[in-house]
Amino acid sequence: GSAHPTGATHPLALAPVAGPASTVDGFVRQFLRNLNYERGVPLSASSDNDRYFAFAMTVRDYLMARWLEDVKRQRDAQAKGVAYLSAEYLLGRQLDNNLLASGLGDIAAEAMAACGIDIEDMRAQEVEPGLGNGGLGRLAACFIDSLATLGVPNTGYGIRYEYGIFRQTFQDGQQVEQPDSWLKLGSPWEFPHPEAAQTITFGGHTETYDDEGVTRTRWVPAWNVLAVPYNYMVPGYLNGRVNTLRLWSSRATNEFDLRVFNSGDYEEAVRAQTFAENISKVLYPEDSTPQGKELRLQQQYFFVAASIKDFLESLPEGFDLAELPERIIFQLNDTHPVIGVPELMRILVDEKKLEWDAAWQITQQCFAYTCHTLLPEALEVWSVDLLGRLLPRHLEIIYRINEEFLIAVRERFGDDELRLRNMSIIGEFPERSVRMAFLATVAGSKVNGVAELHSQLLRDKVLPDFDEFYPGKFTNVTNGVTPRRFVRLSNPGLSELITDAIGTGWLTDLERLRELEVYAEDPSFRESFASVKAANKRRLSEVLHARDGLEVSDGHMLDVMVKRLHEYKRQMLKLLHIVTEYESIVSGRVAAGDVTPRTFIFGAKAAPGYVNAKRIIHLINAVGSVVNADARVEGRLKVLFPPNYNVTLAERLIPAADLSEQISLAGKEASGTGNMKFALNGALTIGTDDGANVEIRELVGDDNFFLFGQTEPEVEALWAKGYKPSDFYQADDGLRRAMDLIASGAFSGGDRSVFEPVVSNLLYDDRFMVLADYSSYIAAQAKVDAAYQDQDAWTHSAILNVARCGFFSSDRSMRDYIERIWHTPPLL
Ligand code: Z57
Repeated sequence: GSAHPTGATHPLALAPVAGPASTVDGFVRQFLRNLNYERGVPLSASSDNDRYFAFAMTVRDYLMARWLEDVKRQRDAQAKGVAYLSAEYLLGRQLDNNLLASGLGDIAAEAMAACGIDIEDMRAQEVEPGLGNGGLGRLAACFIDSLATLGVPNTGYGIRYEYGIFRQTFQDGQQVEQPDSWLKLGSPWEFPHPEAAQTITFGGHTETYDDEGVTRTRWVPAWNVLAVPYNYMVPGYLNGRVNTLRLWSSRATNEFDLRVFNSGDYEEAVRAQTFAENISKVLYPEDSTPQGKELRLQQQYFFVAASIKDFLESLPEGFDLAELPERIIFQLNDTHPVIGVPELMRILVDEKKLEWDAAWQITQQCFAYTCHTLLPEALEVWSVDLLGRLLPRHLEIIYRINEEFLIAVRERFGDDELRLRNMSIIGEFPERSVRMAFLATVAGSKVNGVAELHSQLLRDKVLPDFDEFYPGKFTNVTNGVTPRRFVRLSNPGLSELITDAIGTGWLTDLERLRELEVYAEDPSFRESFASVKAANKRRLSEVLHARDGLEVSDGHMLDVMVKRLHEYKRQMLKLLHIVTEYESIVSGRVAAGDVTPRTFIFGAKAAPGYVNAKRIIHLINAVGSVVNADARVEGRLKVLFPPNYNVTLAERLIPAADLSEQISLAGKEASGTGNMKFALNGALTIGTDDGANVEIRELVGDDNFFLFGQTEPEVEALWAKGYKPSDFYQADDGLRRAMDLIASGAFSGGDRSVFEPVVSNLLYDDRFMVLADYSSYIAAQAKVDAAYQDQDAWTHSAILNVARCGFFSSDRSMRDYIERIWHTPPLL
């Protein structure tokens, strides 16, 4: 043993102090200590929030010893780790997750009971950190959970937005956004480290200078901000491992303060402060439709530059940068962090004075890129003008990367000008701009899509020239979800049933769910499974009642569509089905008594500027008000749209669902991850041949999945032939009646103008072929109704869905990334 870095000799100082809370007495003592000495209140005068804080801190204290140990272990081992770069982490509530990971659940429950405290009341206090929009952000949260559980060294890097995804409310059925001040009452889970702040610079110009006979370039920036790290623990499941999520918050630099203060301009000083703090102020609420706003690029560079610096500073003195790829892989979660590529080049070439080629070798090995979309409008581009103004040196570096890339392309394919124009990182139309996906593809050691179909289409349709140019660069890693949060925590009833049947171990080895297949044949297991589902519905009903005054009727099939509101996801198709059912009753063609009772639940936020999406939200609410209030329906159809769908609500909704709606136009949904959560909780899917639905159906079998709609090649063929939505409208009576009913003003108090744009959009544009897939969808829904009549057979299918979806654990996704891309084995 070498001396302790501080020179400490006391035995207690030589290793992290063990956590104090692994007995009931210990938990109570630590809880009261936190309540009294951290919150400054006696139990008798404490608020729910005080108790939540003290409780969370007690769980946190237990994990802390492991965290300190793991950070040290990772530093000492100098093993290769993953730096996950993501602008979003949609974490959901932390308390239950951390309680589960620490294994303190029973002790904590006993301790709180002895203090006369209801844990539920404390749970309800936690505001979930909604630092993401949807699938991409939630995926990042699942991935860091799995990496900690696998024991892989990982730091998640991102932004500590002061305001996460907006809180959605409805006024007269229309979406109204409220700020999400999730930090209003503070958070027990974060550890600010202002002393470890990084200075991040922007703007200015570049200049060349003579460096002992070598001409070099340097960036002379014009302004700067501080990036202050906030650390969050990411505990593995019952394995004593704790990784770190490091989110950056912006502050004004002292330098800025001083300069302005000395000039005596107080107002200017305050303005500078506000300006700097704006960078991490708010999450951009657009999902899959980048806005091209300057502040957004500032956010991206801010967190990526801080993260790269942070990592480089953690390396030992005298580290040979040629060995960087043996120590780190920067995984780019979509194009949002791609500005990290020229940033690392700038550091290596301008600051560390490496040769360009050597720097480029290193950089290429240190980055890998995940693409999450196929929508052309979702592919990020930054105008050269804007990028050059904010990051002049980075623009020069991007130009040079592109120049050398195009030379190589020319060598390989000859003077094929069209191909060169198509592959250039710099686009020329409609304005000169940087294509971030191309930059990521050129720079990354690997490029992956997020489901088999998506990865194939990425190679064939989006980046075919790149696939040809870089054999072996493209790969697939199918998404996954963490079974800890989305099975164990959200569905305790099912979890207990599974453990009773196949024992423990499945939560970290989800393929073991296969062992449930034989239980599908066991009538008493089916009965237990069905009663868990029924109990989950009652639990959901309680939550919806308390939250929104909504009711889930007994005996109804629960048909759920929850995801961001986007035209390609086709909430309109679901709505046309509901209106069709409704119209068939009120027109008298179908007796209400013959309709399978169904409750349709929607959850969806629309980007605040997405007009079509917001109109669809309005229409869902309008249809709900009419259908739910119409006595002729005899309560057999119900439409519920609880506002502010988020992770917390998802955890209640998904385990209660019978039917999962995954109905995007084939070729548009990259993967989907909600689809996996539903199947793992025993909902059957009605879905198109899109994204990960394809893989779900392959695994669960055609008998246990309701497939409908065109395939991706059929969609292509129909576009090629010329798609006329009005032909489909004319050809299908049910469709015409449903559309006509909406157009008649039946859902808008007789005012035909309110939803006229929705109807016209479908009739004359219909970019996502809602009308083309309508008849097939309705036929599939008829099969759903028929299948639901035989409850026992339905349950049999539901069990097989659970048993066959172990593949969709994010632990498996992480193993795939490790094997195909990262080469970062667990640290044992
Ligand atoms: C986002 O949530 C996704 C893709 C994007 O390009 C952006 Br921006 C945000 C989603 C996809 O739409 C889903 O299909 C996918 O499952 C998810 O990312 C995770 O890969």
